[in-house]
Amino acid sequence: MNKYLDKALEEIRLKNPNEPEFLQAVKEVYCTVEQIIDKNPQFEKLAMLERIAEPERIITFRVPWVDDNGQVVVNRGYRVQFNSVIGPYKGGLRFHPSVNQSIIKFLGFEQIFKNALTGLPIGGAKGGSDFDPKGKSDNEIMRFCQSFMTELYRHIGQDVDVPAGDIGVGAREIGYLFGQYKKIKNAYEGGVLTGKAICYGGSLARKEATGYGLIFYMREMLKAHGQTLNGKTVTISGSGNVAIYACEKAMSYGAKVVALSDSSGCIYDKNGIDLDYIKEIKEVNRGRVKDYLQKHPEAVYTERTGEDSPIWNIKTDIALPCATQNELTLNSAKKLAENGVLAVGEGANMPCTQEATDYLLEKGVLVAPAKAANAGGVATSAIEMSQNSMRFYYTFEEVEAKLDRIMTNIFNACKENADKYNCPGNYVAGANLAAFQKITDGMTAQGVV
Ligand code: NDP
Ligand code: 2IT
Repeated sequence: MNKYLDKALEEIRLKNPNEPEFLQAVKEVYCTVEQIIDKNPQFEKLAMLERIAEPERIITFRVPWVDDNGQVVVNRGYRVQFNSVIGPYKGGLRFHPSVNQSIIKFLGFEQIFKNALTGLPIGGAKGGSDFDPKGKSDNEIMRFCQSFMTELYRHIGQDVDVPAGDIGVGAREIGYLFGQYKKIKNAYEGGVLTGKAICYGGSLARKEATGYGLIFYMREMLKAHGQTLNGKTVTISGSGNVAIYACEKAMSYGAKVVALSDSSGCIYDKNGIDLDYIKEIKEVNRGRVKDYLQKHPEAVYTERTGEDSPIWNIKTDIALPCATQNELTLNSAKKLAENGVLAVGEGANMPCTQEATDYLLEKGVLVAPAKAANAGGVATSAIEMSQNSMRFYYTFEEVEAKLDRIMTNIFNACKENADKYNCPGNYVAGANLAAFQKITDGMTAQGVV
């Protein structure tokens, strides 16, 4: 291994001892860009690797709120402003009980490279809270969001840092956050948050963008290998925003989606998933995928018991992990490969463990890496920002066409870099190489800041 890379990784490991997800994300990127590091011996003197792995700023704060019984609850809020070389900090907010600094830092680190791949002027950030929105009333969600924004507002701005949604944060939460920001600032700064509802400055197709973008990327990747989505069997983990719209677009290309999941278990419908019903369960009732059996008793529901999701035991051509990090383990990768999987597309952030990715690539399975394949969401957020600046709207078709072009360009950049650096077909490396080159060029140009 390159000596500087080895030394930097060790230093980063020692500095961040309790952050396994963050270290996993850093290692994953750095170990695939060794050829660029070899070619740039000046990086050592510039401490390039150490600088990229150190957030420009980390903010943690108390979020006190009152539940419906009058009980005061205290959560912890985070915003990691990781890298502003390419544009204002940009990235989602995650509300989930598992949230901690390691998870927010891994997500923020990934976001730097993802945002660079979009070709749009956005830096990398992420935030969130260990707040659990499950089972909370709308009023509780509103009070929590207001308290969260009462601290966050002083750190963000449409040219500073622009948060959006992620797990547990959708249009409802963005609405409450925006309302509180506007009240505190006494100014209508539309571009301070993205993922807004259409009636007050949101972009058409932002809701669909991550899932649609994943399928556009998959379409291009399959095309490069003489394949199409038409007639393929697809399984998708999760049943949230990304999963639902990946399912919708995959179906529109003639694929048959047979399974979806949530953290409790998965449903398998050999006739193809009834997506309208899933939308009703998830988007309207905020229910569980198990509820699918009420209308489709012929479907099969499998409870999740251990670490591995049962969804990866189902035979499929294309597997799309769209739930959370490290949800697709080596065991699951072996099962998928055994069942003849052709491609895996990462809709979630870092859903495959490092061992799973290595195994899939070794077996010749096509892997669409998260930071490239799920970049459609943030890219459309940037399109939302530009519409807000222009005080103008694009039609759904206009936004979707731009998204399609962006995802096609991202795939082409992954392919060109995989070819250039002698790892044809390895789009995981291709994505990292393309993004790392851009970030290090920008950091070099802007000096030691
Ligand atoms: P949602 O909150 O809409 O949905 C999340 C889904 O994942 C739910 O089905 C949820 O199940 C499941 N899930 C969440 N955490 C876990 C867990 N620990 N174990 C098992 N299942 C889990 O979120 P999104 O669809 O927006 O996000 C999904 C993934 O996509 C995340 O990794 C996110 O970072 C990534 N992503 C999202 C983008 C966006 O624009 N929204 C953009 C790019 C990436 P349950 O209800 O049981 O918790
Ligand atoms: O992981 C991601 O890219 C997101 N959650 C979307 C971020 C955004 O700013 O739209």
